[in-house]
Amino acid sequence: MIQQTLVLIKPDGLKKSLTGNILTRLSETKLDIVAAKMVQVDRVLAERHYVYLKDEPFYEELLRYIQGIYHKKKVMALIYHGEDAIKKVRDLAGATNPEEADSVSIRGAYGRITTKGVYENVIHASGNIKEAEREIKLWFQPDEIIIQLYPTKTVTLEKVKRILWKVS
Ligand code: IDP
Ligand code: MG
Repeated sequence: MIQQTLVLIKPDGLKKSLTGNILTRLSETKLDIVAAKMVQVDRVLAERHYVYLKDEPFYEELLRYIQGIYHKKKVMALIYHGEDAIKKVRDLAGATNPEEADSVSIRGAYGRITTKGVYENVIHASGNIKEAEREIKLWFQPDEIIIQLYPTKTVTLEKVKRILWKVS
């Protein structure tokens, strides 16, 4: 089944200069990257991304982690597209707990558990089709993706401020 999945290289992955390694590992999947960007995550985006974990004891620390408060304040967001994309990326990512993840998986090789108890596992990968759709729509607008993944609508906005390049 052709699917799409959201991948985040989390702030610890960027801080540890793992971007190249992680993208190389993910290229083993032969999936297509159909969107990519750098994002500074604010608290609102962090809360929306991890909304299903809001009752967990580690939630506040998790919000700090994904915002990059302890590392670099940035995340690389990508969408991978192709046959069985969700499982292929999850398999390469490895288990949530980096101590339990297979040592050849991305999380097993590069993750750690902090003294505050957060699993810093360098990468996020959507867990299922519904999650992927919710997360992709949260992190990307349709015009940031080079193919059409979900139905869109066209609206005409007035008085919308945008920053454009100055023409010299
Ligand atoms: P997943 O990232 O493997 O899908 P989720 O349960 O969706 O796992 O959790 C999201 C993120 O929250 C994890 O990637 C990890 O960074 C953190 N996390 C999950 N469970 C725990 C826990 O029990 N202790 C500390 N951090 C956790
Ligand atoms: Mg998850």
